[in-house]
Amino acid sequence: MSESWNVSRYLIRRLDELGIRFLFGVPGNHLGPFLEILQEERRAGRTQLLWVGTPTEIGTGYAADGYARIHGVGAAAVTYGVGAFSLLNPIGGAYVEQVPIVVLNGSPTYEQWLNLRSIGLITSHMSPRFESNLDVYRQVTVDAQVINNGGLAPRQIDGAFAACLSSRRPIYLEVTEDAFKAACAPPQGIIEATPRGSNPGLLVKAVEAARDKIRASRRPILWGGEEIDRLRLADEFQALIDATKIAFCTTIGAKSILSENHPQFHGVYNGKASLPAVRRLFKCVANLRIGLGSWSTSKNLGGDQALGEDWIVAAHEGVTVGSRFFPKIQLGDFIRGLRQELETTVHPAAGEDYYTVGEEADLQIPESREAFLAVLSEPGGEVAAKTAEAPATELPLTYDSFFARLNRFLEDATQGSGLNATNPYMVVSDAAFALLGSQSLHMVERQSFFAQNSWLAIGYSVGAVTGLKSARPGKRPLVFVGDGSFQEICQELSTHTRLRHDTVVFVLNNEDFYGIEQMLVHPCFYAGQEPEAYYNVLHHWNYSRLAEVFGSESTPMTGFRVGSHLELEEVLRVIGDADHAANGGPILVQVLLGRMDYPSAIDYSVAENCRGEVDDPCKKV
Ligand SMILES: Cc1ncc(C[n+]2csc(CCOP(=O)(O)OP(=O)(O)O)c2C)c(N)n1
Repeated sequence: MSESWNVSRYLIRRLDELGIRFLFGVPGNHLGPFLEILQEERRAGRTQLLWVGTPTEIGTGYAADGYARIHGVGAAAVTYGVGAFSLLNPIGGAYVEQVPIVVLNGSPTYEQWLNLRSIGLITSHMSPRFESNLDVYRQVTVDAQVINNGGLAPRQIDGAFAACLSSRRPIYLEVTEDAFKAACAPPQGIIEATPRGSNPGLLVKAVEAARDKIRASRRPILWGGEEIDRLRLADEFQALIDATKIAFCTTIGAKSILSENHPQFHGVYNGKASLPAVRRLFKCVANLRIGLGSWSTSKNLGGDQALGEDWIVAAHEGVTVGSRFFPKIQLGDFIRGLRQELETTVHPAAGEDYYTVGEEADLQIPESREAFLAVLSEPGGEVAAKTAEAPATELPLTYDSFFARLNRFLEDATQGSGLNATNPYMVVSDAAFALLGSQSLHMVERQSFFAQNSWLAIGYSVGAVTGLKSARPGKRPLVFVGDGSFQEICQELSTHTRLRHDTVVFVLNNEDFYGIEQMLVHPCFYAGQEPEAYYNVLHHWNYSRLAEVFGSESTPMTGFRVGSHLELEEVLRVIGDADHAANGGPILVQVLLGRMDYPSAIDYSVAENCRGEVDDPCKKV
């Protein structure tokens, strides 16, 4: 048996070689032969790949995505048509966010395809459109193959896997039910990434242009972005900062690419949605902004732009220096080139005091690094710091006071200091107010904050955390998700419970309301000037009671409902108590918030649209 290879064994071996331990999916008869062979392989001790069935394909996709964000690559398996089309949204997100996933789609037998072609006979899940699944997946993958011939399968599989690793995006393998058992040649060699290189001449020119601009500026600031994480360039990024002492912010999508204890860290820059001091430092004190791997998405720029002579941006395999563009430049090459150019000369920024400059210019910049850090550690900004001073009271929770308290909870759990600090938790944030509220949580460890910040499918967090926790079992996930987002994905609590994960899901229940949608379309509701839009009102759920639905005696799950700081204190005490029975499984916390409440990060929208305030961040005070 060990010498007889078939397509399924081949696939399993290739997944094993990538160190993938979890295959998330929803079965269907077309996938059956593959899952049978997977079981045989496990029984024979030839693979450790574990099938994790999820209630929904959306959950499958997000779990594979979460797993890949930590492990480097993930895998998902579904059945033709009905399953594959449901999986499309998460894979679309993974394509956009550069997360490599192997998608396996079990399709009808080759004979059934011949019947369709000859007499138009469609069987379960087939569409009269011959290549419907293949066509849609071509839009969201870097390679899409139909495998119906064992003789050709090894080359198709190896080529697709190489594309997945090289382009760091999803691939699609549609395998006919009969081909799963078809004999094939054994695997040859190991599949490796073959990344594209830079254009050497343009690389030199881009680095020189950037170097000259940086040298001419007295106070540059770096803006670390998503690609630093996706291309695993955190060490290179930190080496550049350590060599030049240039201050840095990150995008919200790249939050925690480096420890936020790094001495040069100056917060998450998110345009108008930044903490005011961060925005003033980034836009007004700094006079040159350098985006490295940063995506110029609306959620990263909160109403601002990343263009102009005072910007350098390296992303999507190209570099823009002011109005000059240099294509075909790999981010890693550019960062290394910059470091070489800048470390040989003492950079002006090394001796520059951003705080003094800010103060002299009356820009309300905290007067010292210490004071700046104090501001950074208050998620709701300066205002929330005041409202959260005495949390153990009957005061109702607000977005700002909730996140300020959670920030302290995280800080209390931190061990060690500086770049060596560790924390037992990781954070997973969903879109909308949850993301804005959590953007300034102080994350001391690298890669400890996760969000699907560009594609922004609501519900992502609750599905993705399954994969994140599977990839990093030693950390306890804290998930922040709005009530509307949660309603998209609540079944996936079932997978948390089944796997006995200790995930804590905070459902931010602003009276069953799509708050951010209201804010984007009719913000003046929040100034009491107009009614809520009917389509933003959700049906009410007893969220905390879902623990009874998904938990059981052997797989416990606990639900809480908190409306005041006093109640939140009690729940945080339970979460922090390792001996408490509730920590033997997932916890759901229904956090009661007011419908009119919102994180102060987005107050700029109400200020500009409803209070008639003019945005002028560099105004002297
Ligand atoms: C899958 C998906 N469907 C629809 C949307 C559009 N959308 C963006 S935010 C949002 C509302 C989120 O509501 P909720 O989770 O209650 O959070 P809140 O806005 O109240 O913070 C919707 C419907 C989306 N981003 N993703």
